[in-house]
Amino acid sequence: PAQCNLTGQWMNNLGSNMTISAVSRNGLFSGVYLTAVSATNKTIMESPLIGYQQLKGSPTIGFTVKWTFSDSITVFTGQCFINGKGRPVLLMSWLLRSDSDNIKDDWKQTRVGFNNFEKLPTIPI
Ligand code: B9F
Repeated sequence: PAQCNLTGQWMNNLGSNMTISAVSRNGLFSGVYLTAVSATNKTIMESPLIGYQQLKGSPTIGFTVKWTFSDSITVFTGQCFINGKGRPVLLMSWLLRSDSDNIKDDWKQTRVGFNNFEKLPTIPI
C-alpha cells in the first residue's frame, strides 16, 4: 500500500511552502517553512520547524514553526493520509501564539485554524 513519506516539499491551501528534511528512525524531523500570508507588513522570511511523526503507515504528526520575522510561534498537529488520487496529504490543525507585553492581553493572543498540505511531485534529474 502507498506510504506517507514526510520528506520533501509540501504546499498548503494558502499557498505556503514547507520543506521537510530526512526523518530520523525515531520519527524526529526538521525543515523550513515559507508562509504565503502574515497579516502584517513585515517582510516574510523562511522560518525553521521541528517535529515528530509516529512510525506507522498513516502517521499522526506534530511540529512547531518558530517565525524568524516575528515573536510568534505556530504549532501544527494532524495526520498524513493517501488521498483518493493516491497522493499524500497532511490534514492539520494549528495554533498561532502571538507575543504580548501585558498579561492582561493573554486572552487574545491565540489564533486557531486548519490547513491541508499536498506533496509536490519530485522532479527526476
Ligand atoms: O502572521 C504571523 C505573524 C505573527 C506576528 C505578526 C505576523 C506569522 C505567520 C503566521 C502564518 C500562519 C498561517 N500560514 C500558514 O501557512 S501559521 C497558520 C497559517 N498557515 C498578525 C499578528 C499576529 C498574527 C498575525 Fe502576526
